[in-house]
Amino acid sequence: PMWKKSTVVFVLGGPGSGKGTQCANVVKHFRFTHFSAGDLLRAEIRSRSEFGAMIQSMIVEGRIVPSEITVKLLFKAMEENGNDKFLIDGFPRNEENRIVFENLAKIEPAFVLFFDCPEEELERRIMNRNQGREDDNIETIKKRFKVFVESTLPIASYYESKGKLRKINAAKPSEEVFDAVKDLFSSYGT
Ligand code: UP5
Ligand code: MG
Repeated sequence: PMWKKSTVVFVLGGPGSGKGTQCANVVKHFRFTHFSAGDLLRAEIRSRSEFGAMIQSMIVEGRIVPSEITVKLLFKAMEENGNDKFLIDGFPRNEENRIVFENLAKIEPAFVLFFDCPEEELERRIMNRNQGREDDNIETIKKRFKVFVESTLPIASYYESKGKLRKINAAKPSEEVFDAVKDLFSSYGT
């Protein structure tokens, strides 16, 4: 299938670091399709799937949903889409996510964007967001951040060791962050 030959960019960073915001900017300028793993999981809850209740309880606890569920949702979205360039936002969050995706899709990312931002700023952004997300409360934010440090930072280190990590200072205003992001995509055409 086409999507298995596609270009994939993973987009990582702490909760509230601007993954969704910057992916939206990228798709305006470059022919990438953006899939947020978190958005796909939240849609799965709304669709009343058999896993909905389990996914919801894991998101409220800031825990990482089992890979088989997330990877299936991502593959389905990619397959149905038809593009061959994808931004995968908020995934892989742990070693299991990474291995299951890479082994089943036989795709390694072209590069991995990493939005670096201090915890105090992440907390401020999330508490100001006000979009009714069930995990945007101070207790869950603390848990999300802990899981990020324990499980997702090692994934960033893994890609850094492979020379694939592109670290961006995400504590700056959104426009300035995008200036840095844009440079990384310029070789992929407009
Ligand atoms: N904002 C953005 N950029 C800014 C800037 N430069 N300056 C000032 N403000 C800025 O941004 C967050 C807020 O900050 C917004 O109000 C924005 O306007 C402002 P956003 O772009 O939404 O940041 P993002 O990094 O996308 O934050 P998000 O909360 O979505 O990140 P999370 O990683 O926490 O959420 P996600 O949806 O990826 O995952 C949620 C949960 O789903 C996880 O905790 C987990 O339980 C589960 N999950 C899995 O189990 N597996 C997965 O693979 C994915 C998710
Ligand atoms: Mg997001």
